[in-house]
Amino acid sequence: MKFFTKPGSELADRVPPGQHLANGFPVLTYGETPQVATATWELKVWGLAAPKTFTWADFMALPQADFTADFHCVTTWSKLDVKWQGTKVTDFMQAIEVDPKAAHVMLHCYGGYTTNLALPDFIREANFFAHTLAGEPLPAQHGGPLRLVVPHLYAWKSAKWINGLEFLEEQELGFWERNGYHERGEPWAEERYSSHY
Ligand SMILES: Nc1nc2c(c(=O)[nH]1)N[C@H]1C(S)=C(S)[C@@H](COP(=O)(O)O)O[C@H]1N2
Ligand SMILES: [Mo]
Repeated sequence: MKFFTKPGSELADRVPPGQHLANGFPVLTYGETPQVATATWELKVWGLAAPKTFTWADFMALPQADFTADFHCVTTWSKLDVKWQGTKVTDFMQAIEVDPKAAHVMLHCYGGYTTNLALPDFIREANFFAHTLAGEPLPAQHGGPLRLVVPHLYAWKSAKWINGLEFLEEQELGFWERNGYHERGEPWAEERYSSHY
């Protein structure tokens, strides 16, 4: 059984160096899968922003859109044209007030996972929060009820079970970034590992 396919030349411009196409959609989770009911789900905003808590109903009242995005895991698999539904980060940002001094954000997840982004990597037209995958409610193993998707960076930045956004003036490092992964993780530049090691 072949799990990975070498991309044909017609897809070469879609698949970053060192990546192979995955058949299916692998699950990549460090630790246990949190089981979070939408009835108790919350997304909190704090740090250099007006503190705010979104319930599931609050979040679902934000603008909704369809997305097709490529997904690149640093462990060398990629999946093209994943179909999602959810809310654009740029639309979400209209619903909160961020201090102009904020330059970074730490994403916090149920289960304790964290990952960091510079604001220009977070606030982008192509980035979104997803609650639906291929027309079905996002399965828990893929980050349901809600995850972030950041298509232009390695997928460890695409925080599953997201429940907090902490706006920061200075960069702080998230879980994998403290454990050897690159602070930014741009797949076309193969920013896999931190240069501090
Ligand atoms: N909360 C949380 N988010 C996470 C992870 C994790 O372990 N915990 N793994 C990351 C990694 S390394 C990848 S490749 C993608 C995998 O998403 P998937 O399991 O839906 O394929 O989620 C990212 N987001
Ligand atoms: Mo990953």
